[in-house]
Amino acid sequence: MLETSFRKNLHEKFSNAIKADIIIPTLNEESSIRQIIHSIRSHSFPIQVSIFVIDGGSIDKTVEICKEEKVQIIKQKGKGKGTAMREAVNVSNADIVIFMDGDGTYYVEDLEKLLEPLLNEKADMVVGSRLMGKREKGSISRMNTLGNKLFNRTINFAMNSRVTDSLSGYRAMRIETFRDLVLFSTNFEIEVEMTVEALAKGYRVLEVPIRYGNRKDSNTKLDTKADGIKIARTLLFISMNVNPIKFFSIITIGFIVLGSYPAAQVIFEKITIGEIVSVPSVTLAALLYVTGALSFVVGLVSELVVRSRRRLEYLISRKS
Ligand SMILES: Nc1nc2c(ncn2[C@@H]2O[C@H](COP(=O)(O)OP(=O)(O)OP(=O)(O)O)[C@@H](O)[C@H]2O)c(=O)[nH]1
Ligand SMILES: [Mg+2]
Repeated sequence: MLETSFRKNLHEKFSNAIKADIIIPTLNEESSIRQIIHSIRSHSFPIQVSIFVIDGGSIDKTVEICKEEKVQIIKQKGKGKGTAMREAVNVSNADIVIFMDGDGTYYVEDLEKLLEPLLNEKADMVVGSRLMGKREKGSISRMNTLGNKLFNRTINFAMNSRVTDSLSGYRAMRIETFRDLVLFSTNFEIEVEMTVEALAKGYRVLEVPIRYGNRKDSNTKLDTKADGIKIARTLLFISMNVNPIKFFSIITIGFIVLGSYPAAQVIFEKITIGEIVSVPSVTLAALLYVTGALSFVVGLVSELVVRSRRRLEYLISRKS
């Protein structure tokens, strides 16, 4: 339903102009924000593009610079990058939202690559992939690359997708698409949550290669360890929620594999000696197998809950 109405709107609007907001979350980005604004302004785009900065309480000159440059800027109410992005979309009245970090690491020149598939209706969410494109040396630390790959693999396994950069902060989508996603993230988990939610809802997520540069003179707000744990936790719960049977089956297989060793030992004794000597192995094998079976049952029950929820969501969306 959403698809059809958007298509209709899009065609109606083609003759007028499609409006896009480039939403830039900032927290102390005085060294790069002016250049980003100038760069956006010096480019021409196939649609009407406005800059929308949402600030998380910068104590440097970020806000001052944005006011000097006369770009729309609001102060976020809550805390964190994810909250900022959600707050910005709540007040935006654009047709398309583009998210771009304010640290100058993404290139405005790549923006058209993100817009093209969206405008041609080849995708619903276009993500700039830094791993498919060219990165400046040192722009992504080894630890962050490793974490990114781990998250991508988990997503791809759970969703049968081919995501290469689930942590990218450079994305474009229709505002309705964003509003249709159920997002709870307050910080940097928002990126993986957006990707998984979009895939789970059947939206076409397309990655395009983009360049990625080094930060200028500012500090990263991403705490690799603390934020990495938050992202992993978010991802774990979303995967469980999206595909419970697959998730719990893996745990079941893990327990069966673990239980095979003591079980094999017991069977071997029975065949060779004729009696079972290592009673603890029997207990251990039984415990591991029972836990595996329990995990499968939990997976089944969760699958039923998720399917019922989806049915309800479908019925509600059909009625509204
Ligand atoms: N509004 C708002 N913006 C934030 C907040 N935290 C970070 N940002 C901005 O979000 C963008 C991404 O933050 P970064 O620190 O660059 O995080 P990252 O790109 O994942 O990590 P790096 O690879 O180290 O740059 C930047 O423009 C930050 O200024 C916040 O709490 N509120
Ligand atoms: Mg950054």
